Amino acid sequence: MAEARQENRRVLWGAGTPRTLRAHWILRELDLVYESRPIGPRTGETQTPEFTSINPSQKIPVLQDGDITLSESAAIVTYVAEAYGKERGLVPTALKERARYYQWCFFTMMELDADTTYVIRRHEDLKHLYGEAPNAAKAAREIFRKQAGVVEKTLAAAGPYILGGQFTGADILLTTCLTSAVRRQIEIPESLRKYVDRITQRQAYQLAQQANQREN
Ligand SMILES: N[C@@H](CCC(=O)N[C@@H](CS)C(=O)NCC(=O)O)C(=O)O
Repeated sequence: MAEARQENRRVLWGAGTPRTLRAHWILRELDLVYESRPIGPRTGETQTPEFTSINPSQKIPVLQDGDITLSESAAIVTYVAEAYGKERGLVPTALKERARYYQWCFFTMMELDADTTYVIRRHEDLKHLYGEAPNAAKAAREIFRKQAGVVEKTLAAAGPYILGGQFTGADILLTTCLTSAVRRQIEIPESLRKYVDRITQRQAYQLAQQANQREN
């Protein structure tokens, strides 16, 4: 952290997960120069004294941007979009539009990430670490499907992006949750597959995918 502050550098910690992808993606959307420290989860790299002093919760991603150090992927996406992407509309400036932006960010992070996809990941793929919990994983799949249905209706009523005509940081969060769901064999409606296919064609997404590789 001291390093980033002293030299006013931008440093992104973390790679290899959908959450770290979000941070790489927003930086690439805005063509921002940054230094990548591609540390990974469950490698011990988030437990070092250096990283713990940067993020006591020992989680990635973390962005150091001059004198600010931020964790939480949704906060990083929103901060970068507001700080450097106002003219691109990546976070709406009008209060009520911004309120809808927050609504979709929080909805996505809770309903499609923490409450569902992450429960499934923890108790299926990572059951050796977190324990087997088939009922919890089954319920999480059902909840995901139900909440994905809400997204489907919203996009059908006023797409092509979750806030309507404008691509925003909320689409970054949503897309990464939907791609994670597909990877976990959670069925998503055809229209959401098309949404993902369209958005993942963005050059910034492709560049972020490369940057998010652990071997980089
Ligand atoms: N809510 C946080 C979750 C961050 C998180 O859980 N990150 C995981 C990787 S996806 C992690 O760093 N785990 C620490 C470790 O396993 O060492 C966010 O969206 O940024």
